[in-house]
Amino acid sequence: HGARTTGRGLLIVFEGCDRSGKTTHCTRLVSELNARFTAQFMRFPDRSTLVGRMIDAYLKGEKELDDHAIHLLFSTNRWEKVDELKRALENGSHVVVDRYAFSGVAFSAAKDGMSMQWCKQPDRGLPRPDLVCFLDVSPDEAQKRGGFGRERYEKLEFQARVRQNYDHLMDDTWQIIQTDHKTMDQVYAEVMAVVERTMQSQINQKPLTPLWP
Ligand code: Z5A
Repeated sequence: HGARTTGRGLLIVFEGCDRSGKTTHCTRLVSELNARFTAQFMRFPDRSTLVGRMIDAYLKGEKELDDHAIHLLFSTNRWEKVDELKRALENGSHVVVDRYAFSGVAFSAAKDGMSMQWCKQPDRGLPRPDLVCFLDVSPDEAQKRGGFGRERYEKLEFQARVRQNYDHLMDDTWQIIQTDHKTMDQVYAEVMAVVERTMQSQINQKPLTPLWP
């Protein structure tokens, strides 16, 4: 009867290839959730930390790093935020995260000599999301959107390998939302529908579990 459900906040992650609209929809979701609950936004890489600044320099091509080393920095960047993330969830705030460990694996494992299995190890034990919204976009469509091609990984062939890797990471917490030929409002309506469904599942009454145990 309209009683507010208590329990921890939901951990909602957005994943997808370049230009799929993650940031746009995360930001809107956080502001709309905040009208009814408490919600906060996190993003990875978080370029504001010391580790994040190294990642930023790498992505901009200002710094070269071994593939394993950069992979571990991306993971460290999540672990340095894990207390803040857990605390928010335990205080009942929903947390909407723009990219997470799945990006870590999908991007690093798209490089020669980097296996999916090796790439998963450092992120094992992070909180497992309640929902992963995967925003899908075709390479053609992505190229038409703003800002494509500035950073290190923003190349068509590489993005195609990333997209394939994502297929291997999907499980029952993932919802794939196709964004080609849809307006941002149409995509957002689909995002909201899966978020509402996750809320109704009462999964936030259950404790968080570890990712890739
Ligand atoms: N990376 C990694 O290797 N390992 C890791 O562990 C992590 C990340 C966490 C930087 O990520 C890079 O780091 C990234 C993965 C790697 N490399 N790549 N590619 P980032 O998250 O900091 O930055 P980003 O990946 O460059 O953001 P993005 O993916 O490019 O953008 P987005 O957030 O998905 O999209 P957007 O900014 O919301 O929208 C892009 C544009 O498209 C914008 O102009 C929108 O107005 C437009 N748009 C969005 N939706 C639509 C629709 N439906 N129609 C028309 N136009 C649209």
